[in-house]
Amino acid sequence: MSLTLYFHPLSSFCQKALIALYENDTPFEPHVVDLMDAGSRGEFLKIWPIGKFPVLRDGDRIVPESSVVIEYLDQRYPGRTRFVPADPKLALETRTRDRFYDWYMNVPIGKIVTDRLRPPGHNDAQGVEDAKTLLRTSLGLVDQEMAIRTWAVGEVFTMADCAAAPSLFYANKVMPFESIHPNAAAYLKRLMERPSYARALKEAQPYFAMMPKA
Ligand SMILES: N[C@@H](CCC(=O)N[C@@H](CS)C(=O)NCC(=O)O)C(=O)O
Repeated sequence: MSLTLYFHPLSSFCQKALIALYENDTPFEPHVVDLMDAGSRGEFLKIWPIGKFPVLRDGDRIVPESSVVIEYLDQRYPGRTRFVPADPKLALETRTRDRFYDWYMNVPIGKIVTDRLRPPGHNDAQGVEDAKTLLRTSLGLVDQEMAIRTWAVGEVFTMADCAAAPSLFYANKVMPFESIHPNAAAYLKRLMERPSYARALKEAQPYFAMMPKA
């Protein structure tokens, strides 16, 4: 086995993939990509011209997209935590929740945060407002469903929880929700206490100062 993960410790989509690797202690070579550095960026673009991480390399095989990385690990390098349940109904629910956290939480969070990096006069105020509205709606939905669940699809930890952990962690940074959404807050606490995410967060710690402020 020779797995390499191209990633950045601060990136939510990369933390999602790291959680899956750490859940099963899957050996891999970490390759941190610095998109601000022309050399590091250029090298990464040769591997995946789309330029988005995480990307997993398994020998000659390139596996982009966080959800596909996790399903690939589940199929090729299964461990004690299985990320997509064998039960078809639960598998669909897992993929639905995974898509939900990616598209309706991670993507709007990315919009809010990256807008802060734009030069003065080039901000997208309407886009940021729309992203905040979507994030607010999503947090309300998470709070409702986590009233009766331990993990995203019930009692078993899945790929959907890998997606949920960084989404909720960063959502709480850009739009603190602990006082209004207690069930979502309790779920975030469980995720942060999970050793796989606690480790990803600890490794991201030295980079937190790079997060653009509001
Ligand atoms: N759908 C992709 C999204 C990946 C993504 O957007 N990653 C961000 C970091 S969180 C990225 O690579 N941003 C760099 C850029 O857009 O230039 C996935 O699930 O892996």
